[in-house]
Amino acid sequence: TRNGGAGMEKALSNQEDLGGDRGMTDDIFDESYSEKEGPKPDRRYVWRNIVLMSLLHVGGLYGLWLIPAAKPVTLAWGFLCFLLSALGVTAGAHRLWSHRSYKAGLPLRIFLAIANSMAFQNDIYEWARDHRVHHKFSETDADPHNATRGFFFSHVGWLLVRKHPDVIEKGRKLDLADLKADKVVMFQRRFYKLSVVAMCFLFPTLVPWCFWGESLRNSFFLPAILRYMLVLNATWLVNSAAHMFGNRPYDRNINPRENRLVTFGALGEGFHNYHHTFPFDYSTSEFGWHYNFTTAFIDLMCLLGLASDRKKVSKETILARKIRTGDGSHKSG
Ligand code: ST9
Ligand code: ZN
Ligand code: ZN
Repeated sequence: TRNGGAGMEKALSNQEDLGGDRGMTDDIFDESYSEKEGPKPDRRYVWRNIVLMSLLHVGGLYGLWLIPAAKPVTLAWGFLCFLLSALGVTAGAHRLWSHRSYKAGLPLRIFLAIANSMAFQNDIYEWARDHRVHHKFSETDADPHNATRGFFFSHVGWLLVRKHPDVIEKGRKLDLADLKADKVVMFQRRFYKLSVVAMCFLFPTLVPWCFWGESLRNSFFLPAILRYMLVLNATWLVNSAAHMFGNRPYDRNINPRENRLVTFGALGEGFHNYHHTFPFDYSTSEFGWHYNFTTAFIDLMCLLGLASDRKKVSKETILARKIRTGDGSHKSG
């Protein structure tokens, strides 16, 4: 097996540490799955997505070119939109809804769902379902963005072709009861398209146009299109670059790595060797606020009484794990 027998032990220690008390464990790596023998199914292109993604990136590059012509306050607004939509993914779809690494009350969940629609990365339910199969069957046919298929596939290619049948087959067996029971998640799913039009495109465009007389062209191509393109690519780098480049201080037997550049762009989500080793840790890293805006945000929410029950792995458990399965790089850093 991939972990050389450490898998069972890993599963047990995860349960003991914290994995069990979230009411779900379907983000823990499943040793028992093995890919089907024989030739892989054909790649089936989805031309609609290829065309739309290309257009988005052409629009985003045009937005880059418009930067010098924009008012500084429009650029600041674009940055704020970046932060908001990124939090909808990191603090929302990822750490709260996919991994249940902390609890959030209704007002915060509503805020995160709105921010998540601004990020337009599929609705929370679909995102969390795909993300749980990514962890559970990481780097196999059942992983939606299987990084062993190369940088491009794990970055964006997986959104441009039909899924491998095993992704759907294994995904259908996941326990998603917690998501189905969350009214905010189900409401966002029901009104997803409308919420995306409003939050990802209209709202970012209308604010600079109405409030400080920015041109409609700059208002649309900077805070909406360029910002959307940047958040997408920052997110996708976690699947591509952070599965290929960096150290593996916690588990040298898995591909996900610690990638500082990715961490920086993705608000703290690039400590990916740590994250796949301890997926239930609310900080997605050994450290607190270090390069981790999302952790600071969740801590602030707890301080304000809007969130609670942050799951954190103990220093002793982390150290033991580093010694047992790490690549030794922690000693030098
Ligand atoms: C986007 C998502 O960009 C990005 C996610 C990134 C994840 C990153 C994770 C990294 C860690 C976190 C770090 C965060 C950092 C953030 C930093 C921020 C600065 N299980 O899907 P279909 C079913 S989206 C169970 O059509 P096809 C499905 O329900 C961008 N079932 O598959 C359906 O069933 P039914 C915008 C599943 O035909 C049927 O299968 N969006 C599963 O193969 C068919 O589903 C896009 O670009 C599952 N896992 O098409 C388009 N999956 O019929 C998005 C599917 O019964 N997607 N099913 O309803 C698509 O167009 C299509 O999904 C497709 C595949 C073409 C990709
Ligand atoms: Zn990953
Ligand atoms: Zn994750």
